[in-house]
Amino acid sequence: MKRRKFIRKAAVGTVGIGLGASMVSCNETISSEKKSMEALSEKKNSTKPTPIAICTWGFSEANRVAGAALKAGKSALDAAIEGVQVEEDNLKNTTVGKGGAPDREGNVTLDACVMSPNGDCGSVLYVSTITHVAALARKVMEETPHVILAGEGAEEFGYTQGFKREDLLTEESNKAWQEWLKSSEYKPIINIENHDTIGMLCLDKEGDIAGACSTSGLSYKMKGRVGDSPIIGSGLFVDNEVGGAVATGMGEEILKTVGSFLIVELMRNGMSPQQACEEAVHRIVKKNDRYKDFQAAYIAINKAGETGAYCIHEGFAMMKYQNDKNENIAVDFYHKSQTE
Ligand code: SD4
Repeated sequence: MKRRKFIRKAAVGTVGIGLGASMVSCNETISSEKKSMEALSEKKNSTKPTPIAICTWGFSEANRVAGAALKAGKSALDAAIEGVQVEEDNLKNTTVGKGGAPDREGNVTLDACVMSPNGDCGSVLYVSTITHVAALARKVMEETPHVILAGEGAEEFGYTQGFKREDLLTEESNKAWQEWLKSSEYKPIINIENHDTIGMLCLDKEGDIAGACSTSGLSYKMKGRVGDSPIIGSGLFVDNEVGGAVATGMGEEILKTVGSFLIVELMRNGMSPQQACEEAVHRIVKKNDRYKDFQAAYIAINKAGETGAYCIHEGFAMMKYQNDKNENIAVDFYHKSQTE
């Protein structure tokens, strides 16, 4: 018997035995998911949310710019990319865009991704000559048959799309790296410097959700290292029927739990954005007794315009723009006691 036929026959046999039981539980899951979706859409219709922009950390200007774009009627995707670009251009931000801290060998390499309301996404990794990597990720999404482009390929594609070639290592970042080289001690410090990725989620006037995430990754990382930020499902995930989530913090840990996808799926099954962010952080700390040494944080929004955020350690904040108000919201955290 040919291998494929054999596998199919064997599978039918096994399914036959367990079919009764699994059909029941499968139907139950579908109907509970359907109920959650109905509840969400009822909420959405009854509340009619005004445009909202949320982003990681205290990036108030970036969030204000995104909010203003939404207010002017721009789409969620346009607004999110305009917002993160503020930090990509900010030379003082050493974890996003130009001015980002380099890897151990002195190369600044940027990662970014975007996701649009129609479920499309684009991503670029290991980009060392272009500042606006979220916009470049959008071009990958819109102008190529692919989702991810990395390194030189992403850069060469970018030039064809009009992105200019730039040196991303600023004098200050170079100086800080030279200083770091004296000890060459690699130790990401919670909430300091190496944890300032910008992740942004926007809900526009049409009620559509899109997101963008942009970073230079961990300072003084190994050459070639890529974190969660450009990985769809880990650093960012949007399902326009449900909501969206973005992450910041220790990318290796966020990748292992596919945190942003997890949050959206938990919301699909009835959790609020806050509950879903808490559960995603719990998944990280449950499996990891080193959680006291690193930060991981999530923010999320659902179709009804409800938002949530949670992190492991104190010190993370979320910006929220709604109705002309741009607020810095301190975020609740898991590790309450240093003696735990
Ligand atoms: C990374 N998650 O590359 C990013 C780092 C980060 O704020 O969030 N910095 O792992």
